[in-house]
Amino acid sequence: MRMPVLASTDPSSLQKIIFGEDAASIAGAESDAMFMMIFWFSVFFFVVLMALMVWFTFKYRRRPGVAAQPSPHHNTLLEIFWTVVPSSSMLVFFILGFQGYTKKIVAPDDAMELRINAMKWSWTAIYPNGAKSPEQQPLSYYKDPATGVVTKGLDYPIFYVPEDTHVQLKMVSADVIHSFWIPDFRTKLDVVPNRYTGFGFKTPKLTESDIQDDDVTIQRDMWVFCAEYCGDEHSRMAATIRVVPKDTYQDKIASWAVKGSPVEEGEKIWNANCKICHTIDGTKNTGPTWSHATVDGVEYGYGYDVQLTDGSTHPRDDNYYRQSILDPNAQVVNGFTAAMPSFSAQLSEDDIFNVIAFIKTLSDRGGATEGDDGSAPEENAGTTEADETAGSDS
Ligand code: HEC
Ligand SMILES: [Cu+2]
Repeated sequence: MRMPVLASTDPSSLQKIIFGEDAASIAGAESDAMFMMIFWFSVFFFVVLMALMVWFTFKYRRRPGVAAQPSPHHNTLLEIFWTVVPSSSMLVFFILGFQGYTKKIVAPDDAMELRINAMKWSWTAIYPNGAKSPEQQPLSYYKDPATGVVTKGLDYPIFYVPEDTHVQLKMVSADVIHSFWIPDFRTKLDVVPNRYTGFGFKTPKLTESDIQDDDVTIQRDMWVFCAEYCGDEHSRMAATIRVVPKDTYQDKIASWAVKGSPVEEGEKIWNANCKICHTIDGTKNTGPTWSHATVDGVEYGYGYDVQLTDGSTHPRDDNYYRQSILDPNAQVVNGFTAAMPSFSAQLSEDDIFNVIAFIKTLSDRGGATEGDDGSAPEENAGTTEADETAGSDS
C-alpha cells in the first residue's frame, strides 16, 4: 500500500497519475509499461486521424463555383499500407501481452504454493504446512468529526508471504464466482467453484523503506480485493497481503499450526468464515446472531427453539447446528433467506465440532464450557454435549 521502490523503473508522472502507485513486482511493472505503450500508440493515432479529418473537412468543403472532385475508388498500395501497419502493431501487442500473461499465470516449479479459498464474503489462505492465518486488522478507521471518537472498521484477514519468493496461488470458490485481485501486482483472476485457478507472482525484496515506525518490524502490506460482484457484502471482501522476511514467515506459520482448545479453534473459524453474516453480540445481520439474544421478540442462541420458514419449530441442539452448517437450506430460519452456502467441503468434522463448542459458550443454555481454558479433553466434551442436549430438549 506504500510506494515501493523499484530500481528498474522510473515511471513518468503521467504513469503515476494513472496508476497511483508503482507496481510491486517486475511483472506488474511490465504491465504498466505495456499499458503506457498502448496508451501512447492510441494517442498518436487519435491526434493524426483527428487532425487529418478536421483539415480535410475544411480543405474539401463544398463551395459555390467549385465542382466536387472525383474520388478514387481503389488504391491497392494505400490499402495494403493501412491494413498491414495497424495489424502488425496489434500483433506486437498480442505477442507482448501473451508473454506477460504466461509469465504471470505460472510461477517457476519451485514456487511456494498458497491455497486461497473464496466464499461469500471472505478469503481464507491455507499455508503449505496446513495452517490458516488467524491474524486480522481493520482496514479502515472512522473519526467522528464532532466527538473525535475513532471507530475501527471491520477486521480483515492478513495473509503472510515471505519476501523475494515466487508464490503460486491455488484458488477455489465454495459458492459463486469471485475474483482475487492484487492491484500492486497488476493481476487478478477469477476464482470459480469446482476447479482450481491460480496465478503466480514474485514478492518484492524488502528495503529500508519498509521498516515500520517501531524500527523493528519490517514488512510491506498490499491490498487484496474481490473484483467480481458476488452479492451484498462483495465490497467488504478484502484482505491484506503482508510481505515479511523469510524467517518471520516461517515462525508465523509454525505458530499457527499449533492448535488451541475446541472453543478457541471454533472462534477462529467464526472469525475467518462466518463473521461477515453472523454476529456474536446479539445483533441481526445477513444471518441470525449466534449469541442468546431477543431480537424483534424472537429468541436466538443455543438451547432456544428455532422457528423455521416451513412453520415448524425445532430445538437448537448440536444436530440442528450440524445440519445448519452442512446443509443450511434444509432448515431455513424464519425471517431469513437461504443465503448461507454449505460448508460441507470447507469444514472438517473437527471444525464443525469446534464451531458448535464456540456457539455454546455464547448462550446460557450452552452448558459448562470446559473447553474455554483449553484443558478439556475432546472425549469428555462428547458426553457433556449429550447431557446438555437432553437438558435443553426438556
Ligand atoms: C453469506 C452469509 C453467511 C455466511 C458466510 C454464514 N452463514 Fe450461517 N446463516 C446465514 C443465513 C442467512 C442463515 C439463516 C437462514 C438459514 O437457516 O439457512 C444462517 C443460519 C445459520 C445457522 C442457524 C442459526 C440459528 O440460530 O438457527 C447456523 C448454525 C449457521 N448459519 C452457521 C454458520 C457457520 C458455522 C458459518 C461459518 C463457517 C456460517 N453460518 C456462515 C448466512 C451465512
Ligand atoms: Cu467475491
